[in-house]
Amino acid sequence: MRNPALAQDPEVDAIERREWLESLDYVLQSGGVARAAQLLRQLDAHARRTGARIPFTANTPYANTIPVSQQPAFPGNQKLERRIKSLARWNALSMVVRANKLSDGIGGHISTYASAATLYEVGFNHFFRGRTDTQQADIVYFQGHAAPGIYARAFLEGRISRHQLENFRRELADGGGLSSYPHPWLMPEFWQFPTVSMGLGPIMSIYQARFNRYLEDRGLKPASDQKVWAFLGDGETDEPETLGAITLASREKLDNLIFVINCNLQRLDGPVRGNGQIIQELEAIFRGAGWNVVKVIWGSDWDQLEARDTDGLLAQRLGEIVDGQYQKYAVEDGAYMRQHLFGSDPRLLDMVRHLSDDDLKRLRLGGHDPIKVYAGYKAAVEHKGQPTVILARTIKGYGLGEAGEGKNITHQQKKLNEDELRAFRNRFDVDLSDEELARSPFFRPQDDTPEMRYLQERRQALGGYLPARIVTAPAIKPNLEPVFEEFYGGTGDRKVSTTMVFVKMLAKLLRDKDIGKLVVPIVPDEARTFGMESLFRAVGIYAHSGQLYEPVDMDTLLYYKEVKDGQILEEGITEAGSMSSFIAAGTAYATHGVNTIPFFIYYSMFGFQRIGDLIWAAGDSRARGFLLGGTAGRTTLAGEGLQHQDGNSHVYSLAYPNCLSYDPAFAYELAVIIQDGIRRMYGEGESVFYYLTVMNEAYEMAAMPDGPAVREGIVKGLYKCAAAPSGKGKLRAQLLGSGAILPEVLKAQTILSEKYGVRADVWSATSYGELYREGHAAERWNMLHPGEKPRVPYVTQLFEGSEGPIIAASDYLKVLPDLIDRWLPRPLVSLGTDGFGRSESRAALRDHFEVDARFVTVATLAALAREGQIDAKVVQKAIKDLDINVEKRNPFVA
Ligand SMILES: Cc1ncc(C[n+]2csc(CCOP(=O)(O)OP(=O)(O)O)c2C)c(N)n1
Ligand SMILES: [Mg+2]
Repeated sequence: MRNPALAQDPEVDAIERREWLESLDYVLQSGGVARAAQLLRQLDAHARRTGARIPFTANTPYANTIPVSQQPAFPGNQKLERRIKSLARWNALSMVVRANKLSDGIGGHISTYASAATLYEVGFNHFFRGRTDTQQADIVYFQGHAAPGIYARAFLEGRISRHQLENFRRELADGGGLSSYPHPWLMPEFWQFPTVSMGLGPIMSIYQARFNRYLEDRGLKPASDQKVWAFLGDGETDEPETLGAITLASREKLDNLIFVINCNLQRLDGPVRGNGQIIQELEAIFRGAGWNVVKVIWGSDWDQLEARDTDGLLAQRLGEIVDGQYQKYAVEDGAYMRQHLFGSDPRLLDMVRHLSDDDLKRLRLGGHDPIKVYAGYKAAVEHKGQPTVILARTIKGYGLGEAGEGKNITHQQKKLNEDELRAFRNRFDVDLSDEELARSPFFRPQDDTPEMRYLQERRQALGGYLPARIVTAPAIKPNLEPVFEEFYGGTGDRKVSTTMVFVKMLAKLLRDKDIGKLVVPIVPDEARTFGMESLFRAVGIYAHSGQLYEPVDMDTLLYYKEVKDGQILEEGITEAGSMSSFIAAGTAYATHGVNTIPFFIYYSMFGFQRIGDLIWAAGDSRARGFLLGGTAGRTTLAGEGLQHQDGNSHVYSLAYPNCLSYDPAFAYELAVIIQDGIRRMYGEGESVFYYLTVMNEAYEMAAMPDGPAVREGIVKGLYKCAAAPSGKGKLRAQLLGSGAILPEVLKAQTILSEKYGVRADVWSATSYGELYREGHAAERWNMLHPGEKPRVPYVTQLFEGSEGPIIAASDYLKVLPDLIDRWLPRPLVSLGTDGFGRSESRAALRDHFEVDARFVTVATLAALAREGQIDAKVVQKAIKDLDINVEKRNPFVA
């Protein structure tokens, strides 16, 4: 064996390296890349056989992925593009500076777009395709904090007015303004996708790209080479949602998806990886996950140095510098860089001897060089079989100089003094005089200037402007009575659960000749929990590659059938991914002009509580469709305990302004609500979506009572479902129940009447949320219209002339029924499930949470006693008769 010390000897090292490299060069020239790669693999295998432990690395050197030799020619006019970009930079900066001058603290971001301008401009001039009659638009997720730059470009394009720019972040100003970030809710003709809550853009984009394939595979849209681009920050990759679904993209071979990660090495507080290299970390993650990774680190200025680096010394040096130090080079001058970056080795110093300190300072990074960015994007759009991630190195606050370039404070920088504005103007050659500068005016050249003509020509050639949200899907008004009418009649003494009812409705909807093909069932590995497995066979599980194996249950009726045009999106255990699919399907009416109707069914506890921010994004996106919270109800889901039993979701969902939430008890209620939902969303085009809880407790489904008020009441949130038994007794009560607790309330109605002579009406409260909204709308109207005939809230109208105390019980927090208390003629008594759940039987849980028929009975009697209508002794006796433990712990704290 050779003396190991020899390896340390630089001369031996150089000779050995040269010999190996020459051999490799020979193979590359004579046998090509494939042969060289094969030999390298064989060498690796040989070394391992001899026991060498070669450390694993998923990384390539800290260098551009595309070598200069393979770089395509840049097809654009660089001079004009630089000019357009400079104008976009100026206007973006000016927008934020002016907004903060006018209204201190209004906020906005300069430095994100400053670092990303080239990444966007190359996209706008050469890649992002707009919608034409023959072309589907590319789908672009813009990084939220880069919004000023996107507005600035739209201003240059003539799509956004000067007035709007002036009112950036002042949306309520006269004539309208611009929203801080991408929000389709606020700018429905401009923004398509909300991205500013970090991590949501990336995960939504992955499922969007997959949904595009789904639509094609199912024949709902023609196949195309439409791309999905997602722009994100390097700091954003710390959010679990950002990286959590990347293997789906590679598994599904989504070569229609391109991530562009702006690696400016900084986030809000400081460096993303001060002591490491975020680009290398992300490269390893994405390569490991099966993505095509294109690193765009160094600009063309570095090509000459790379050409001189025959020994790989520079490459090695660049690979060992940590990001915190790279950031330091960005803020220091060229002399510092010479001393600290190249000064580590005299040979490196030699390599840059011909460059002045200023030259060194001007060595541009890849993400600021259109030639390198273009090369990366071109490689990405042409790549087949894998999604691509572009890791583009930039400087945060590029061009801000002393005002923040590369500094830790740059993310929050919103104000520039005159000197700083002048420096920025000079750097980007904006034609504004010193006098004009102080006002930081917006600047847009005349339409007939070469740069404006170029800008318009490029967009025309690519098919039109972007972003643009254009709704082309026609309204649909299917007659769904035949689907739903069987559910109006009730089930007699046959017991079923609302989940079973829902699955049956879904199956029927899937078979409907008008809308069947538009239905998109989405489930995160819970289909069997909800009894949906019959759908596997009936409509198939979507799998682009079909079924490459023989399923173990092939010989059964309900086998696990994966198929290319399968309709079910079986997402596996990811509520976040499923919700992203819901958003893609629920917005397809705008993105693709296709009215897909998503039904996403999941464990209700893992919805609003777990992925509330994605549901919020669905609302912002104007997504349509139905969320089904399955196994809902704190006491109805027996056995599963504290983490699973949901008594919260209807409280959370209240906060989502365009989400309509219902807790139906009977099949006919569900039928009325879904039918009305389809009408409102797909017939009337309302930007609302639905949250319905369905339960797994089987009981007899009542028949729909007669009368038009019933359907209306179901939708409004409350109606009388069982009038008090007739009789002469004076004692009266009004009982409200919802969901699976309604049958308990109906039992209490019987007990009260048979044992205590109380005649109670029973009301089904399908939606406290809708009642709350309606009541407040009426109050607000009254406040603003004094002297006019006041509007009477629906709840108040319903209880006019009613008698007796009012008791409400649900499987959710007591605060839910309390929402309507103020509009009732008498104070409400609420029973609910505040507190942590338990693994127990339904009966025990309802005793524990005090929501069963016994507690409804006692609560009613107690209220009557309070009003002096009965003696307290009656209540005491009832407590005893009904075997209620008065010393039990309060479930709220138990
Ligand atoms: C979920 C979430 N958490 C926190 C924030 C606040 N925030 C806005 S920008 C930012 C830093 C962004 O850094 P990076 O992703 O690297 O983007 P850059 O501006 O550097 O391009 C933070 C923490 C947010 N928008 N969303
Ligand atoms: Mg960053």
